[in-house]
Amino acid sequence: MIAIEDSRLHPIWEKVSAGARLSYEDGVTMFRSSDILALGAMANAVRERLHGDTTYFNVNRHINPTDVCVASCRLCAFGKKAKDPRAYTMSLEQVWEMAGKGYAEAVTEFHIVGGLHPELSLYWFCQMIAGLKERYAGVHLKAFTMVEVAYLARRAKLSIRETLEKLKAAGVDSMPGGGAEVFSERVRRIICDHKIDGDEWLETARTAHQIGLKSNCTMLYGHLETAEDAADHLVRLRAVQDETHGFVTFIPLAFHPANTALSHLSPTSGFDDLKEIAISRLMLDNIPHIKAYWIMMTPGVAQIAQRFGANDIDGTVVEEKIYHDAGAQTAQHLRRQDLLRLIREAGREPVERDTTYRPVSRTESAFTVLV
Ligand code: V47
Repeated sequence: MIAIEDSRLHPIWEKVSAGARLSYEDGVTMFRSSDILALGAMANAVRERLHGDTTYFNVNRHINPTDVCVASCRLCAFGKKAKDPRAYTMSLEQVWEMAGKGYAEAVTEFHIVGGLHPELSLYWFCQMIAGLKERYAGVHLKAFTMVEVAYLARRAKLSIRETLEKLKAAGVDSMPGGGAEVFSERVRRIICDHKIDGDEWLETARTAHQIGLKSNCTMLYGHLETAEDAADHLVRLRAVQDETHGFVTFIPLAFHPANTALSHLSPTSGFDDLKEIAISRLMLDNIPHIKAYWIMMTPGVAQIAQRFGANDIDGTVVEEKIYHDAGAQTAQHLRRQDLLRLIREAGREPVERDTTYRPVSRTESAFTVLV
């Protein structure tokens, strides 16, 4: 039994209890509801059914080879024009060297994304990936959003499939979930009108899954989207997942307005963040994992999210740039022991995973050396 104040949620709870699929309309109802405790309790029931008390985390490092970007998305504070004196582009050697700094021995994943650079070719990125694989053979390379792949394909005059095949052959192991934003064309025209549209994002993901590259998926919320837009986004992700089973984790991403062309918008509240986590757990019945990305929602809210539907908290990260350029006040990395503490404080059982959710075992002595 759970306490439900908003009577519109009763039929939804009946479906959730029976393990039945929620509809688009159910999604809209939930996004319109303020009964956060009922949404959280329903999502927590699903989360515990799927994952018990486990909360996953990993020891990862973000690498952003360049912030030069031909798109000028209003949502983004990271991308810069090539002429901008603040813009940077690493050389291949710099990428390979920075990958090994700091946490290198402990890291199991490099999360690699960057701007749409007008001069770096598909060949350059394949070299970058091959060079990382050669130097860090045991590290999983989660690289390139669907948006970057579509841009590289266009510049190389190759199909999406051929481009993905080349990246995979170079050593890409899987793909992150960024760049999906929200699929509504109305909203995309305002927040990211230079990006591929929602159908292209989904088609690129479908193709990646077909050639054996798993990926994550995301939704950017807290800007101009309506309840209908948000429900539609989740239903469209779910439909692709029914076909491919290639999405591993969904990450709701809170819009950070500082230093963007949408800086007049208010940042999301903890209430919004927890609601997104809960509704995504309830709607995405075929996506195994829901991640509360601590960088984006703060470690404190990410902890509470572990009782509102999330079963993952992301990783150590090391040098996050995209959210920090957009005013995030969180740390740029956490140590492994901080993640263990955060998860245990939330009454959950921490399990270090690799990118494919296999448990990683470390001896305590190795761990003390590594952090
Ligand atoms: O694609 C950009 C978003 C994404 C802003 O796959 C912004 O495991 C908020 O995708 N405010 C990058 N969001 C982050 C991302 C991600 C993060 C953690 C884990 C994984 C994963 C993926 O951040 C971008 C865009 O959707 N973004 N600018 C901004 N101002």
